[in-house]
Formats: sequence, structure tokens, C-alpha cells
Amino acid sequence: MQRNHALVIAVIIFIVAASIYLSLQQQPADKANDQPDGQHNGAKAREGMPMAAHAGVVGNYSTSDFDPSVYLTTWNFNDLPPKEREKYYKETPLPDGTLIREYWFSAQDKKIEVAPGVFYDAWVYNGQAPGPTVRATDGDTIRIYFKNDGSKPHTIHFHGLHPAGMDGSFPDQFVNPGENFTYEFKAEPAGLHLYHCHSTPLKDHIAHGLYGAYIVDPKGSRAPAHELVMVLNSFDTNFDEENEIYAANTKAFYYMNNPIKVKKGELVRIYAVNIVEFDQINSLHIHGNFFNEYRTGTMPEPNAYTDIIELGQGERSVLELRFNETGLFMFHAHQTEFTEKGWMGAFDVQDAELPGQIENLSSQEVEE
Ligand SMILES: [Cu+2]
Repeated sequence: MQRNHALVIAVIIFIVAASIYLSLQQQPADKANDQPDGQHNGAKAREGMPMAAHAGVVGNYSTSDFDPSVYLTTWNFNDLPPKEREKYYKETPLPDGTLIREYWFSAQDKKIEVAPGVFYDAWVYNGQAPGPTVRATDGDTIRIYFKNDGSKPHTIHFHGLHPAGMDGSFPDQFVNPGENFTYEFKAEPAGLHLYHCHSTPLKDHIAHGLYGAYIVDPKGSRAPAHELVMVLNSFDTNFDEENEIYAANTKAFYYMNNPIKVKKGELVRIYAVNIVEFDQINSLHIHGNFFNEYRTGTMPEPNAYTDIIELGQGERSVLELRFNETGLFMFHAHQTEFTEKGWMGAFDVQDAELPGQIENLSSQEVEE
């Protein structure tokens, strides 16, 4: 009995001593967190690190299969040399001045890198998510030869006007693995649209990467500008119907590591499409500036002069702005969770007079 009492007392003394020791160890860190300037130890440790590292990304990407910098200014496969481009895109003028635009699309299963070293088993159009940007002028004819090389039934459902049989949405319109379908319709109305797979379950087919931007230019076209395509997307890398990665154009924080170069004073036009699955709303906010918003791009006059737009899934807006100051300006979702999981980038506004600067091409110059 005596012995047992001594043991219990020894254990109690040890526990009390250990808790006093641990609480003394804890104190300095807690004190640091209470600093009046609100600076935490963690933030202090990160001082002096490069901007992108501070933003939360470690390491770099391979851009051999998808380069977000190239994607920004690519439509109708205009990044490819003429011989290679012919395999995917052909345009034929008609007597009425419109064009027949033919596209060769396919769907595949493909592993894509969505953050440095983070790979996702995507379903993609033409090897990339977002799929290739389709661009036409109001009244043109669009013809898409679609082959499903993937493992699930897929479709291409275009927003815009078209006959019922070209909708790619009902089960009898699903294109089974190994099968083909040709979509044909007029490009209308002028505006910024999108396409996506409409096979079921719809959320799975969209979340896996089957979507892209579809731009219909008004007849007479918009003013020449430095044009950028941004598809706001997300990836549920552990398949729990919540996103782990958010981005503009797939790769988390890509434009933080590789800021988008624009010239001071030039007209910048952003075609922003939101396709984020599992979250009801997304947004795009630009720092140090305001822009004209043309919602859905269908009307000639802007509907807002603002620095933030909100977009539900499938919504899109054309934004126009000029930067009148040089330097780095951030753009990001104003849902801070999305921002911190990759949907954040920067513009690098450079002086137009700098020698050796590459001229940015307007839409018309690229088309011709
Ligand atoms: Cu699909």
C-alpha cells in the first residue's frame, strides 16, 4: 500500500512539472502572435521570399502539354504552324462574305498537371483542359468533326443558337467511345460563350475538364486590343465533390510565377468564362484598376464600370481596361479560399517605349 501511494505521488509530480515546462516553452510563440502589427512568426519567416512562393506554390510546371501563356492568346489553333494547323482547323470563304470554319475535335482520358507535381486524371478535348478556343464571326458556319477517343460517352454542347439536333445534351446524342458525330450550326449571337460536355453525370464530365471558350465576334469586330482568354476552372483531386485546386486556365498560381505582360496604355480585353464545379459562385477582381464589363459580350455598350465581377457556372463576361501605371498588378477570385488554392495571378505592366518589346497582335491581325 505504502509503495503504491509513493508511486502515485511521483506520477502526479511528474505530470505537474511537465505541464509547467511545456507552458513555459509555449509562451514566447503566443507572445509573438500578439504583436501589435499583427505579424505572426510564420509571416516573419517568409519575409524576403519571392512573390509567388509567398502566394503558396512550390516548384514549377512542365508546360510541354499545356502552356497557359500560349493558351491566353490562342484560338482556332493559331499557335500551330500552317501544316500542323490544317489537321485541326480549316476555313473556307462563302460568296456572302461569311466563312465555313471546320474543326477536328476529339475527347481523351489524360493525366494533367494542375499544380507543380499534382496530377489529375482528366477527360479532355484535344489533349488539353480547357479545350481549344473556338472563334468565329457572327453568321459564320461552324462544323465540328468530333471523335470520342475517351473511355466514357461524351458530347460537345455549345452555348449559342442552334437546331435541337445539334445540342449534344440528350442521352440519344451521347457519342460513345470510338464513335463520331459532326456538329454544324451558325455562329450566333455575337458574344462570349462556351462549350462543354453534356453527358451524365453532368458534374463529373464538366469537373473532369471537358469545356472551352467559344467567342463569336460581332460583324465589323471589336476595337483592336491585346486579347486574353481566361477560363476560370477547378479540380477535385480527391473526388470528394469539393475542389482542391482553383485557377485561371488550369494551372494553380501559374500567372503569379509567369505574370501576363501587357503594355502601359494599350487596350486589354479579357474573355472570362467561369466553369467552376461544386461552388455556386466565382469572381474576378483586378487590382489598381477598373474595367468596363460587357456581360456575355452580347451588347455594344458596357453594363458596368467596376473592379470585380461575379460569375455563376457557365456565366461569362468580356472585360476591357487599360493600365496607366507600370508594375505588377494582381488579379484573383475574391473568394479568398479560391485565391489561396491557386486562382491568383498578376499582370506585369511594362512601359510601351521599352526597346525590343514584342508587338501584341490584335484579333484581326492574328486572323489574317
Ligand atoms: Cu463527357
